[in-house]
Amino acid sequence: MAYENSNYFGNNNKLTPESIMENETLRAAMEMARPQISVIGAGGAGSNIVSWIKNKGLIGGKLIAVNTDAAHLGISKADRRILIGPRLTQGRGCGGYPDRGMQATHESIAEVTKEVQGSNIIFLCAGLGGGTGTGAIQVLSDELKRATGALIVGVVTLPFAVERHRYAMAREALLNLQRSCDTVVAIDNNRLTRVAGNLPLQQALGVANELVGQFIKGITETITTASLINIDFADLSAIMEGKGLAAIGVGTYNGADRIEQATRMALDSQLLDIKDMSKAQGALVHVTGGNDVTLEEVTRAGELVTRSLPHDVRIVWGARVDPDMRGKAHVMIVLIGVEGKFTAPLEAKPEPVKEKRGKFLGVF
Ligand SMILES: Nc1nc2c(ncn2[C@@H]2O[C@H](COP(=O)(O)OP(=O)(O)OP(=O)(O)O)[C@@H](O)[C@H]2O)c(=O)[nH]1
Ligand SMILES: [Mg+2]
Repeated sequence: MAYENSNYFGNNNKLTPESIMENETLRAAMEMARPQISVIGAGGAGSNIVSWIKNKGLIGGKLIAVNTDAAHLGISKADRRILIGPRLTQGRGCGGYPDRGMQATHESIAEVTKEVQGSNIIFLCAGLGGGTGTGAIQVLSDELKRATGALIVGVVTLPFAVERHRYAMAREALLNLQRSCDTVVAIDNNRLTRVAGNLPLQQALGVANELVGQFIKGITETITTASLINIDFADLSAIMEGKGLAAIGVGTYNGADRIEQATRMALDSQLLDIKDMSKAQGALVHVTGGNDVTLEEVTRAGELVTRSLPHDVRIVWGARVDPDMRGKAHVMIVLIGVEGKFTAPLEAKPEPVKEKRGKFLGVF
């Protein structure tokens, strides 16, 4: 019999019934402890973000696209694509009206809920300012919280200044999301120049997709896979649960002092106009570096962030190695529980403008 000479305690790497049992139990426990993560992209921008993540590959998360626009859904690379509100819109989009996006989501809520059953974290992403994404994300944050109890993290972009007529709808949606999401990370498209320089609109949208995509991929994989410094689900929940608005800053640097430089850039390039950085309730810091990155470098960056924020701010850390990043470092800093200037009251509320479908499509 294969096990007859085995040591009772199952050490020395010999397979014993006990060690097999222990491994199985541990594997089952690890499986059970691993949080289930779903990412839903709503509307044109949301679907494009999910496609960006799919192209890069995502370990340990499910990618779902929801849209009222059947043609755009057809080109999405999501694992699961759901046409929402087919009776209401016949697959033709919402024409810039968030009310229609809300109704469409209510029509198909059972189907979406079924897809995310058992999730512990749900990321919801959309470009605010259109009809589908803006409407859908507000309904989804409420309904999916109720149905799953998951941590709901919204990740949204705010319209460019040239899209002025979209501002009022985006502002109203952001106010609602601050209440219905545990945390909503907002990226103001007008601040993208801080990380990407002056780009034509179409390319700037691609940069926004990449930023949101990197954020979701980075956090998900630092939770689901063994990393240099893991972020665990309990830490993420503690820092994000019921916190409202969050701003994000990113920095990439190639060369000596890369992590320190990238950290400084991330602190200086917040992509949302916030009232007071020192009022943040928490910070999430995520570092990606090549195989050559050391724990000591990461720790130094940690000290830099700690020094820059008030000392009672809770900081959660994660670091991952990406072999393609040799010599480089990418740092993301999320300031959680901040007050944004975008949601300040408007003087007059402009009417939504009906737009041609597909105007902003095709960043790929
Ligand atoms: N990040 C990103 N933002 C985009 C993209 N396309 C549009 N946007 C932004 O997102 C806002 C909403 O646009 P869409 O996502 O196309 O709108 P929608 O949700 O599909 O709404 P309807 O088409 O009106 O039903 C726009 O005002 C832009 O600011 C994109 O590919 N990526
Ligand atoms: Mg659309």
